[in-house]
Amino acid sequence: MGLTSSSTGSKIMEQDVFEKAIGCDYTICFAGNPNVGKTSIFNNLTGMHQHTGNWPGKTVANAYGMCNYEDKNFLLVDLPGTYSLMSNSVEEEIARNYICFGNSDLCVVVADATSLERNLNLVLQVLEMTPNVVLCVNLLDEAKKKSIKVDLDKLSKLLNIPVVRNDCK
Ligand SMILES: Nc1nc2c(ncn2[C@@H]2O[C@H](COP(=O)(O)OP(=O)(O)O)[C@@H](O)[C@H]2O)c(=O)[nH]1
Ligand SMILES: [Mg+2]
Repeated sequence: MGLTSSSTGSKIMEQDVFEKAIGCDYTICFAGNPNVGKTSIFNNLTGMHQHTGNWPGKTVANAYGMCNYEDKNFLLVDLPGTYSLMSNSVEEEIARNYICFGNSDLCVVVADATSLERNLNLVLQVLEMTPNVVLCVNLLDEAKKKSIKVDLDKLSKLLNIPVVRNDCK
């Protein structure tokens, strides 16, 4: 069977998103490997208190939150961590289904500046599903400690997408 929204059961998820999205101008999801700071960024933007931390499986379902910016309402979706769209676990399947069938307006892929090579694998896979991708490079303080420098402009040119840095932990 092919990979469709029906075969993955994601219609239920889309309905859930739709209900929560009423009144929202845009939907933005946050994807990325585990422990790259997705939930921390989501909490900062929504004022919510989803669990963050350093253990596997802490975000096992999508979390939804709202954020208002310049008179626009945004529905933000914090996805479970995933290394690739070839899902190997329930968490990865949930993230994969949302990225592929969730119909968000933008997918922000959060990446660990200390392990960009590994993190960029997911960025390239997500770019095959949608052009509406922003790469957010996080953990730059940790990269600095390891004398790793990241050229955000060069990354943006190479990937042909906006690349931003996150400095608020
Ligand atoms: N040093 C540092 N730690 C961070 C940063 N962002 C998040 N963290 C920490 O990294 C851990 C994982 O963050 P979390 O938001 O749960 O990552 P997620 O698995 O991608 O949702 C937590 O202990 C955070 O406090 C950052 O920019 N710098
Ligand atoms: Mg998380």
